[in-house]
Amino acid sequence: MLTPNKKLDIKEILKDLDKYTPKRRGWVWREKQPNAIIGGYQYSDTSTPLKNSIPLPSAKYFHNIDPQPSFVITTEIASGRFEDDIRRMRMAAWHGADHIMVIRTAGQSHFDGLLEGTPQGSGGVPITRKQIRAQRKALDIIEDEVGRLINYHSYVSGVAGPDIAVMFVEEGVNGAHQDPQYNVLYRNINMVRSFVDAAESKKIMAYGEMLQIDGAHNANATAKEAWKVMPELLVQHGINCLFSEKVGMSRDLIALSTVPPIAPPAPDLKINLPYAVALREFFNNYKMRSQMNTKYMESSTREATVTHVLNLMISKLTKTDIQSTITPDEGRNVPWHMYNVEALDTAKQALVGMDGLMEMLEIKKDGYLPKKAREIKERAVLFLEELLKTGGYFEAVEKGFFIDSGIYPERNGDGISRKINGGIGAHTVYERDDDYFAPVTAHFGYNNVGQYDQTAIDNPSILINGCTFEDRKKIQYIDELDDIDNVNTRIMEKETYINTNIIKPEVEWLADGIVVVDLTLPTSVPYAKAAALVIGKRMNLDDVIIIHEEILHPSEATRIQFKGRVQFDIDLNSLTIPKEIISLSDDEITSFIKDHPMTIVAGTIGEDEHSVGLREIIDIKHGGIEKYGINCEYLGTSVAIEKLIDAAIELNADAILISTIISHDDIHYRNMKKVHETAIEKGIRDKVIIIAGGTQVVPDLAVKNGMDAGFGRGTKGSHVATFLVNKKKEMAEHDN
Ligand code: Z97
Repeated sequence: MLTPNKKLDIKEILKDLDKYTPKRRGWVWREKQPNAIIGGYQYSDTSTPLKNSIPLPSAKYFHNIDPQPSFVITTEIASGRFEDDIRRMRMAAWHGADHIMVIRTAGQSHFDGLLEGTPQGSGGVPITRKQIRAQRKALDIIEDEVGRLINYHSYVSGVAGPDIAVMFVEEGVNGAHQDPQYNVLYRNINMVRSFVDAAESKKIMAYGEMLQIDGAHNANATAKEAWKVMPELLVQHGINCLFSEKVGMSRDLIALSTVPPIAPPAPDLKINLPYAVALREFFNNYKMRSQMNTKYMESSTREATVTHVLNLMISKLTKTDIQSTITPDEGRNVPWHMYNVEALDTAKQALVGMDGLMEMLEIKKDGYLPKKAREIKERAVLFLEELLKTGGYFEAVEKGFFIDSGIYPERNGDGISRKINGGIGAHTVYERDDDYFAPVTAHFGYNNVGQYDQTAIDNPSILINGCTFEDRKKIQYIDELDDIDNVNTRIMEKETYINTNIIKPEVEWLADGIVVVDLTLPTSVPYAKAAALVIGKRMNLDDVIIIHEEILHPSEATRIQFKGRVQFDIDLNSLTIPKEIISLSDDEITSFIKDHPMTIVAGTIGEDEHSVGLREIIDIKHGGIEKYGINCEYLGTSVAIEKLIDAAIELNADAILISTIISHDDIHYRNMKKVHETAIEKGIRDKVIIIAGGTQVVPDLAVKNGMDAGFGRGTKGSHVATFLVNKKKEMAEHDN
C-alpha cells in the first residue's frame, strides 16, 4: 500500500519479484461519466475522478476540482533506468496518465529472442521480464493509490515478436505496438518473416486482450515532408487493421497510431484536420491513438506545447480514444520527470477546457474540409489499387512505394525499398510438417493436435497440463546476469539518497544533480552561447551544455537555457522550515473580536488600481475579515500614503492593510517602506499593525521593508484575521 506522504520503496518492489503474479490481464478504458457535475460545473465528457491526484495549478479557484477527460492519456517513460522510471510513473499517474509506454533501447527489434541481463539503457530501457515485472508490480500498487486502472505498454515487434508477445501476456502487459510494416520499413527485417511472426504475435495479444497500436506514425517522422505521406498512411493503417482482424483481434482492441503530419508555421488545421476526418471516416470501427507531431519539434518547450494543444483540438474534434503525450523537452533531452508531467497537464488542461466542444460545433458537411478529406481518401484508394496491380504489398515495398516524398499519385522515387528475399531473418520461414504440433494456447495456423488427442483441438495446451498462460510455475524467471551493471549495484551507489535526509536536484535519475539555468544575455547568439558556458562554469556547474537558444533580437538580446550538474548535497535536517501558521478557528476569531473590537483601514496604494485581492480579504461575501466582526474602512484604489495614515489616525484604527499588485522595479517594497516611515513620522507606528498583501509579496521581504506581516498569493481572510488576533494578543502582553 502506498500513502501519499511516503516515497515508493524500490527495494520493496524488487523483493520476491521472481514470485510476483500481475493482478490482471487485458486493456482497460476509462469509465466515462457523461454530464457529471464537478465543483458545481456541468461537464459533458469526463471520466471517473481519481482518489489521489494533483489538480491543475489554478484549480484552487475552483474548489480544487480535478476533472478527468474521457480519453485514455498516455505518457512515455523510459529514461534508461527502470528503477527511476517507476517513481516517474507514480508522478504521471497522479497527473492523469492511465497508459504508460516504455520505449525500448534502440534496436531491440534485432534481438532474436528475449533479452535478459538488463544492462542500463539510453533513451529507452532494455525490455526484459525483470524490468517489465518490476514496473507492472509498481503500477499494480500505484493504480490502487490513484483509484484508476493503468495500462502498461511496450512493443511487440522485431525478430523476437512472438516471444515478446508471450512474455507480455504472462506479465500482464496491457497494450503494445504491433505492425509487421514497422519491421520491414524501419528495421529492415524480412517481410515474409515479419508477417508470419505478426500473425502469431497478434493471436497471442488477442488472447491476452491486449490493445494493439500500429506503426504508421513512424512514416510521419521518417518522411521528408510528413504531410505528403498522408494517402499511403491510410493504406498502412488498412493493411494492419484488416490483417489483425483476420487473425482474430477484436476491433475495439485495434488502434491506429495517428499523428497530425504538419505543424505551424504551416497552416496546421487546414492540413491536419481533413486528414483526421479522413481517418475517422475510413476507420470508424477501430480505435484512434493520437500522438502529437514531433517531427518539427525544436528545443522550445513553449513551441512544442502549442503544437500539442493544436493537436489536442483535432483529437477533440474527431473524438480520439487515446491521447498520447510527448514531452515538450524531447527536442533537447531524454525526457525529464517534469516534462512528462507538463505534457500530461497540457493534455488534461486542454481537453477539460474543450469539454462539450462538439455539442456546440459540428464538422462541416460541405466546403473545403470534406472536399480535402475526400481527396486524401481518393489518393489512398488509388495507391491501394496500384499496390494490388503491382502484385501486392511485398512487391510494392520492393518497388519503393512507401515513404516516397511525393504526394501520391506523384512519386519522387525516393521511397524505402526492401527485398522480398532480403533483410534480417530472410529465409527463416518453414512450412509446418504434417505432424507439426504446438501444445500451447493462442497459437496461429496449422496445428496437428488431433493426432494426440481429439479433445485438445480447441485447447492444445491441455496436452502438457497447461502452458505458461495457465500455469505460471512454468515461467522461467531469469534475473539480471551482469554483476556490475544491475539494479542492485545502481541502488547501492545511490544509497546516500534512498530513504535518507540527503537530497540532490534531479531531472531523470535519482540524485543526477542536473539543474537548468534560464538567462537573457544582451548580445547576439554566438556571444551569448559562449558567455553562457563561462557563466555555467563560474556557477560551479559541471557538464554545462546549452539546451536552448532563442533570438529576442539579433543584437539586443538572446535567451539561453543551459543545463549543468551540481556536486553538492543538501541535508534536509540542516534546513530551517518556516513554521506553518495554523489559522485560528472562525469561532476563536469571532469571539476575540467581540471582546476586543477592531477597526482597520485598507486600500491599494501607489498608482495601483488592482483591488480584487484586497476586496477578497475584506469583503464578507468573499469570506473576508468582515465576517468576524472586524470594522473595515476601505479607502479605495491608488490611495496616497499620507491619506492612508491620516485615516488610520482619525479612526483610531488598529491596523492598516495595504494591497499592491504592481511590482515593477520593486515599487511594492518601496511603498511598504514609505507607509512604515510615514507611520513613524506621524507617531502611530508602535500602536498600529501594518500588513501588506499582493501576488508578488514575499512575506520575509515585506517584514524587511517595515511591515508587521506580508501575505502573498493564495492568502485568505482567515489567514489575515488570525495574524491580527495573534498580533493584538502579543501587543497586549507587551503592554502589560
Ligand atoms: C510511439 N513515440 O508512440 P525497436 N514497433 C513499432 C514502433 O513504433 C516502435 C517499435 C516497434 C513513439 C515511440 C518509436 N516507435 C517511438 C510499431 C518504435 C520499437 O526496438 O526500437 O526496433 O522497436 O510509438
